[in-house]
Amino acid sequence: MSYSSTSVSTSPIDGQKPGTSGLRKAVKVYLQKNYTENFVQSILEGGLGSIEGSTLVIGGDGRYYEKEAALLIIQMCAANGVSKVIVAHNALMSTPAVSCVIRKYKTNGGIILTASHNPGGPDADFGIKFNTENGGPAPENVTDKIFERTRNINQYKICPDLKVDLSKIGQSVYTVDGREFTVQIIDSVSDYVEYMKEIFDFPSLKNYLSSGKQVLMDSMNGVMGPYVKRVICEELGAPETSVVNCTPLEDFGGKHPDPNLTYAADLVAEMAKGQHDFGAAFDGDGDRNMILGKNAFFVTPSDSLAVLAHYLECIPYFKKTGVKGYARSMPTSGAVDRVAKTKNQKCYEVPTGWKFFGNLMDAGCLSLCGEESFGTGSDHIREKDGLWAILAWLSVLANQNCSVEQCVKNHWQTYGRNFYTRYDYENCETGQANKMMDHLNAYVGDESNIGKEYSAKDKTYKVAKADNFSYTDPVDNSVSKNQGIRLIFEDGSRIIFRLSGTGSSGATIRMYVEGYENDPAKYEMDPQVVLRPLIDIALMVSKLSELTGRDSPTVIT
Ligand code: G16
Repeated sequence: MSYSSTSVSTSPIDGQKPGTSGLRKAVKVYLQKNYTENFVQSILEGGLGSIEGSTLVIGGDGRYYEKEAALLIIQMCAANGVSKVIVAHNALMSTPAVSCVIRKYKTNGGIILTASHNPGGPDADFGIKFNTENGGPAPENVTDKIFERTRNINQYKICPDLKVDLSKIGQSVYTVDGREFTVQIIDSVSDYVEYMKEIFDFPSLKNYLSSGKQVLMDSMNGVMGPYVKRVICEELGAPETSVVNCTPLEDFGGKHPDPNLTYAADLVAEMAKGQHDFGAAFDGDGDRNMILGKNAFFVTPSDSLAVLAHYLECIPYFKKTGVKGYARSMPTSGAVDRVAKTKNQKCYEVPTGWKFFGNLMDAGCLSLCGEESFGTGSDHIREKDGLWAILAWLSVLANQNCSVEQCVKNHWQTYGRNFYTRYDYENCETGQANKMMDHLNAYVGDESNIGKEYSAKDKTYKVAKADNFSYTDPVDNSVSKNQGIRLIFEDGSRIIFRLSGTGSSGATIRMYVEGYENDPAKYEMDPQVVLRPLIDIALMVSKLSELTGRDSPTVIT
């Protein structure tokens, strides 16, 4: 079939600067005239070295407006001279699977339609993210180029008559403006599952699960349902009752698809009954994970990373590749640093955002990395990977033949415990949140604060360092400034403040608090009790309540 494209006049729309991971806005914003078209045209022009002859992957988390956006992107790719698009069946593909497919088929990148852990539906959020040919989120120099295009755009190209049926797997070749344009619709799950089977020892995981272990996985009505069913039930033989909320829904069934103790409360309650040995939840697009043990024993993402770092070589992939190093985002606790030190490995500290790990992986500097925001992954792809993390944990448990709780407690016995908590203050008034950050910036800019002592309860902490974190990428020397306020005390305890980069409206303040203990008598204490003095100091120094009017956080992890 032959088609022709047309150019449509448009003008720049304010506020299309990608955040921590893509452009996340309310669906209503995306539905404004030319909003999606402008951003997609800017991705094609700013994200790809050369559009002509390129191949792109398209997939998303199934949220409201995702399918329409996928069809629109196909029409725009056709008009702009892209040679081929590889599209997920029904446009449904998890973020890690898109990364896997970009790498497997050596494409020029991909467009992921997701607002990740943000709620979905007509009154909630949508998002578009561009990943580059290494399979990872576009780095800042690329997102800057995309943003620049959004500020100068005056037309977009589209082939409006090209209608593709996303429900039919297979390949179709069209002629658009005399050029060939191929649309290949692929199974959403197969490539990813095949890869997992190369990375992990599936027969041994199957044995482990068949030895009476009960697992419970919550896909939160996001994209992960089909992956979890295929891997956990079909491949590893767990009963169907082991997986819940497995049908991807446009509004996630009204859930907030963020796997933490607050938003995955149903899973926590079920695990608390003590009938399951292992529990896990995923976010909307499947890159985040939460790990729970029997009786809802919670593994902090920072501890999860450290435990996996300790046992990494029990996973066949790492037996083959060797362990090349570790990394964590700056606010993530230093538990993994202790493992790195013992194992004589390098541990990198990067700003928040998975995109910062990509260069290190491409340069062969790191095998395993993670973030406190429930992200764990390795250099097998260039996105964090929820199901990979679950399979990695099951591999460790099978290898050690112990419970989740025992495994974490053994870890504390070996390394001491990095107590950790994060307070989220969601939907703050932007002006007030900025005022608080200005206040903190002034604080860290004032050298006389170094050496100051703060006391709360029976503890006293002395400020050793105070700054706004700045990162120089060791591979390309690019510099990323203002990545979070840090107060580091003489005993290594830390208080960190930053504004979320993934919200779609208002401001979310994140306050991270970390303190280390190596007295075994304290290992089992409640982090909220152990960290109380530091939390009080953080609230006092930041003037959070005074400047924002907020007395308590909306989420505590
Ligand atoms: C995204 C990034 C993560 C990052 C997180 C931080 O997560 O992919 O690498 O840690 O944002 O979020 P915030 O800026 O809100 O603290 P996701 O799962 O939303 O893609």
